[in-house]
Amino acid sequence: QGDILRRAVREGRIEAFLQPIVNVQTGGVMAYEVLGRIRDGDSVVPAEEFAEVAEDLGLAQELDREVFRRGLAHYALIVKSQPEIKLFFNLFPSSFKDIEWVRGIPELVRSSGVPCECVVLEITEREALPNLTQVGLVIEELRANNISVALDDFGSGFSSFMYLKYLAIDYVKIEGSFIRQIVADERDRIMVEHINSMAHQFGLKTVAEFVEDEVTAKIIAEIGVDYAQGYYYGHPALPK
Ligand code: G
Ligand code: MN
Repeated sequence: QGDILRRAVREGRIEAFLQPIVNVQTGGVMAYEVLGRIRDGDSVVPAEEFAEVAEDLGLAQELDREVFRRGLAHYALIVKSQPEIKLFFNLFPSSFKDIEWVRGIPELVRSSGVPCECVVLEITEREALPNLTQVGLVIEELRANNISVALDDFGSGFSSFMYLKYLAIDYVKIEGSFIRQIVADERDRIMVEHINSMAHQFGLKTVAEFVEDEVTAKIIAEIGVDYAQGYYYGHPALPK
């Protein structure tokens, strides 16, 4: 797997797929999440499947950088038909170990001609971040540059509430495994209601991940989640 990844990076077979994030009330596309994909022959593998090897080989940052570059390059194309569009980017937790690379993101964004206001950085909650205090400072700096920050997979990690308490963020993305069976599972519904209401009381916007069908979309709307994402609205794909 390591070899596959090394070769893919060297041969430029890293792609940035886009998945729509819609406004639950209007149904309009508010943003796209940029998702890293590795092309291997005819198959396309999600970058997160390479997360562990990438981190072990020290290629995580290079992967992040390449996905970033390609995602930013898509912006010029989609903004023509969708002027208010935002792009959500994922960062591997290990990217935060190189604080200078993260601090360089506003410059990277500007130099590619994308307004910083249109960029949201997702930091995952699934794995521990290196140093909460330092991450907090970098987030402040990013937000001072008009880049927004989302807490990804909220509820999946061991420190969800710590991150929510200590980090100044803009969006909470509710972990997909709380959404996927929400139609059948009353407990998921209760958790999502409370996460949503807590986030709103904190002045944050919410995004439901993994909305896969119409009934789920209706429940999310009833609960009052702001935005939603998932196969019901669109699969990750290259822009047309
Ligand atoms: O951790 P994060 O939320 O960034 O993970 C996104 C991944 O989830 C992507 O690789 C994407 O392909 C996958 N995904 C996106 N929408 C759905 C969905 O509706 N259902 C499922 N099962 N997976 C999804
Ligand atoms: Mn994400």
